[in-house]
Amino acid sequence: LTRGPVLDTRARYEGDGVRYKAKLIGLDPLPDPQGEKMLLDSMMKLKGFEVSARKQGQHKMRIWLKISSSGLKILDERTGMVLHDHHRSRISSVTKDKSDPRALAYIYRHEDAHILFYIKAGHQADPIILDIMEVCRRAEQQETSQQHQPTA
Ligand code: I3P
Repeated sequence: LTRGPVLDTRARYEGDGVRYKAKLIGLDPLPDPQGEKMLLDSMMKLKGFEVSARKQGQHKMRIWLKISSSGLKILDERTGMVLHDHHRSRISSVTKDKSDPRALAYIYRHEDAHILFYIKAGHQADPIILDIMEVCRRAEQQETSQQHQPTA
C-alpha cells in the first residue's frame, strides 16, 4: 500500500509547507472581531473597492499564500518578497465567502487590532481553508498540551 502525498499530513506543513497562487482582494482593520455581520460588511466593502479599482484598470495584487506549521505567509508573486508573516496562534478565524467559491477571509490579531485579510484563490478556496484550519487546530492542541504539562 502506498500513501499519496495528500495523505501524508505530518510532512505537509513542514518547512515551507504548501503554497497557493492567489490574489489579495484587500485588508481591513476591524473595530470588533466578533460578529458575523461585521465580517460580511468588511468583505462587501473590500469587494466594492475591487470593482471600482477594476473600472479604473487596476488589478488585484498577485500573491503566493504559503501555509506551514508556523502559520501563513503572503508573498508578492512577482518579486517573491514576504509581505505578511502571520503566526498561526494569531489567526482567530477563517471564513468562506458564500458568494464566491474562490474567495476566503481570515482575521489576524496584532496587539489590540484585528485585521481582515480577504483573498481570492486561483482555484477553489476550500482546500486553502482546510489547510489554514488544520495548522491552527494543531497550534491549539499544542497550547493545550503545554498548559497541562506539570511544572517542575
Ligand atoms: C478580469 C476577470 C478575472 C479577474 C481579473 C479581471 O477581467 O474578471 O476573472 O480575476 O481581476 O481583471 P477581464 O475579464 O476584463 O480581463 P479574478 O477572477 O481572479 O478576480 P484582476 O485584474 O484583479 O486580477
